[in-house]
Amino acid sequence: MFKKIISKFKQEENNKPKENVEKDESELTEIESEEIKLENKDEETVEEINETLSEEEITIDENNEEKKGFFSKLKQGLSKTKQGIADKVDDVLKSYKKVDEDLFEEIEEILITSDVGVNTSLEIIDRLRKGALERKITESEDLKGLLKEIMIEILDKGEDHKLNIATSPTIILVVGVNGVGKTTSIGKIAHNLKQQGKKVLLAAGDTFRAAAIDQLEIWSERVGVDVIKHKEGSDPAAVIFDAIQAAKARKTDVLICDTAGRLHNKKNLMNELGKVVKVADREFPEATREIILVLDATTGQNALQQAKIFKDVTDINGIVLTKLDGTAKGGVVMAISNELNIPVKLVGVGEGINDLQSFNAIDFVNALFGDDK
Ligand SMILES: Nc1nc2c(ncn2[C@@H]2O[C@H](COP(=O)(O)OP(=O)(O)OP(=O)(O)O)[C@@H](O)[C@H]2O)c(=O)[nH]1
Ligand SMILES: [Mg+2]
Repeated sequence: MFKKIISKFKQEENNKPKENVEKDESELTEIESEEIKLENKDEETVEEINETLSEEEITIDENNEEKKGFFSKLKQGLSKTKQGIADKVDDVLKSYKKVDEDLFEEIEEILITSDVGVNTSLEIIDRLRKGALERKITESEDLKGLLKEIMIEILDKGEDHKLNIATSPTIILVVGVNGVGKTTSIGKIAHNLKQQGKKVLLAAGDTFRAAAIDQLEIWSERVGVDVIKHKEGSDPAAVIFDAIQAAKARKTDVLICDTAGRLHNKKNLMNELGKVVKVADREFPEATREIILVLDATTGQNALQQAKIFKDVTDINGIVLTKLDGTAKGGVVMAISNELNIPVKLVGVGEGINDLQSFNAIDFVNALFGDDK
């Protein structure tokens, strides 16, 4: 019975690639039409955004988020994913006592059904089986340490998990489909860099609607950095061009560029991003270029499919995985790390200004299993 489930998942996953591009394109089209529907509303919502942000600021002060510490915030954010993976693994380890094939299959099922993805789950179990043999592990509870080690290896293959901002200037292009958290993440990154003493400038490259420009402007005011913007509907490449000239004149350390997410098919995406990247390369060759893809963890395996499309279109240097808080689908981070070979650099664990953390595989796995740092 269980073998059947696995082969069904496997079949689905193997059938995916061709369908996916089409499926994702149609999903992007859906997203776009939704966006058009929302367009009129957007004008009214600027004030609402303003209100929400100032309310949020008050909450941050009152709660004194920073006191909680990054690790406990991560732990808290991952609590639903923990219920779906670590708690279930703990339960089966307790119920089995001795290591046998059925136990491996049960763990495999837990991983597959919690967004770790079929390929990555099978790889984890394969390594778990071999590792248990090598280390002569016979008691089921002793498997947990090995499982954690394997997960850490999957999440950290020795790539650089830090934003590449050591040398100035740096230009960061932030890409991703709409609603994933690009603008919010830009605000959080800008805040963090400013705290590190960096001179930051923002570029409102999402010119699709006025509210997008306003939202970035609100973040810029909040953080205390400037933003270069054009009118709604103008050419994003022209905004980036102007922002680069401003960054040069102002001796900016890091220029962070927002981009539109309403790119309804692969060709469109390629044209739009291609133009922006070309301007960055031509006008700012002295700058280190980072292209950061923002993915929404709550979309689970769909985030992985989005990443595959973006990876085909442009060179992605790193991933920001947002909204890990409150989702049970955090296991997708393992599929992303394993299947894409792009390092996860930052994770979003809330809407507040301090709720974006550097990704650390050991902390992540410990938080996932509810263990201490
Ligand atoms: N809970 C939670 N919410 C987040 C996180 N990151 C972003 N959000 C929320 O997600 C929503 C969308 O975020 P935006 O930053 O506007 O997303 P975007 O990608 O810029 O969207 P478009 O401009 O429409 O393309 C906002 O309500 C954010 O507050 C996170 O890490 N956790
Ligand atoms: Mg945005």
